Amino acid sequence: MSEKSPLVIELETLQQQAQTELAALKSESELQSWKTRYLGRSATVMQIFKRLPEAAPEQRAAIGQFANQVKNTLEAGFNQMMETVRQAQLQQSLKSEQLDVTLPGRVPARGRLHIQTQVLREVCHIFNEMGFQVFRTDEVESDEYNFELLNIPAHHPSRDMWDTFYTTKEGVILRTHTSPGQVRSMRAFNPDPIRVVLPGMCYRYEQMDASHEIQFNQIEVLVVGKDITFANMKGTLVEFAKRMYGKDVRTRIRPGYFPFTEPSAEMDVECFVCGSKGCPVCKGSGWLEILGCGMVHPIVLQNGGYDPEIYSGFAAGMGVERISMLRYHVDDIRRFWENDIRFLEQF
Ligand code: FA5
Repeated sequence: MSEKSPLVIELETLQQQAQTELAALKSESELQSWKTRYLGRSATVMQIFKRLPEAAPEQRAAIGQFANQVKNTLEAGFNQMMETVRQAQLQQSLKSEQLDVTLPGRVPARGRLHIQTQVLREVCHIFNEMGFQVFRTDEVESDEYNFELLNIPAHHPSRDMWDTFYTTKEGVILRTHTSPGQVRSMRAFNPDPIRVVLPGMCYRYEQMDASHEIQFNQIEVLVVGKDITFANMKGTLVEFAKRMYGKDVRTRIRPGYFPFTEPSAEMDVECFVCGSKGCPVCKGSGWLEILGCGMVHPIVLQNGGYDPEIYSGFAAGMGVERISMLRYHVDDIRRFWENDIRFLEQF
């Protein structure tokens, strides 16, 4: 370069000024604002490239190179200074934070089973003791098992009893109850007698309230054999309620309707909240429904491969959250799946 370009002089002055300022900085935030000022997008060194036409054509390449060199020098200076400031801060905090090795250690928080898993296991355990085994089936079900094979053909008005979550795949739904496990277990055990419980999550497109959720656990009970009677069913379910809630619990069985059982019934337990006087949880009735039940319909037995002339059976389906509500005096079913740790930690 024969004569120094004004752009070069500008860059030299800038570099000197920036380096003097940098050397005096003491904190990370000061360094960051320095970086914005001297290396940010609108900083002089960055703008120089746009201003190259101000210089004589033969000087432009050299000025560009020099601008790059200034930029790299400033960046390196910044990185080095940042490291120095961080080290100084670390030394400072090590000096001020003394470690007291005599303090007791902090106990790490321990996870636990969700209350519904605990109750689900307890119910299964009670039935295990009564001679039942656990049989699991899928939460994603076919319309055929959830409805058709349970004597609920398409367009039958009783489908209204189960508000269903459909999937985009034709004929595939989220199970609305554990009853599809009835035909699945019959087909698995055929021709042996059956005594199973089928636990798991069910889904319904429901209006949520104090006693209705859109996802909840059910446990299905199924017994198939020769000479199984309604009295066997009543005895089993009342015995279960006594083992679950204590021997003095009051229960009642009243007529009900399910397309897959005949006759059908529902079992209630007295409402814990109001002591059977009537409240929003029991909708003023004094009783809380915990399960539906009945003698397995001959068509369902047939669909499972059992001859209804020879075999009979009973089935029941109970809501596990309702059981927990009664047990632990929880007045709103929505608490269970809100994931509020303060609520869950109580169990
Ligand atoms: C059924 O789902 C039948 N599959 C039960 C059954 C099985 C009948 C075998 C006969 C033979 P229901 O829709 O009533 O029936 O539900 C059974 C239980 O699940 C209810 O008693 C209740 O405890 C629980 N339940 C039903 N809907 C909900 C909901 N939205 N939220 C929480 N629990 C529910």
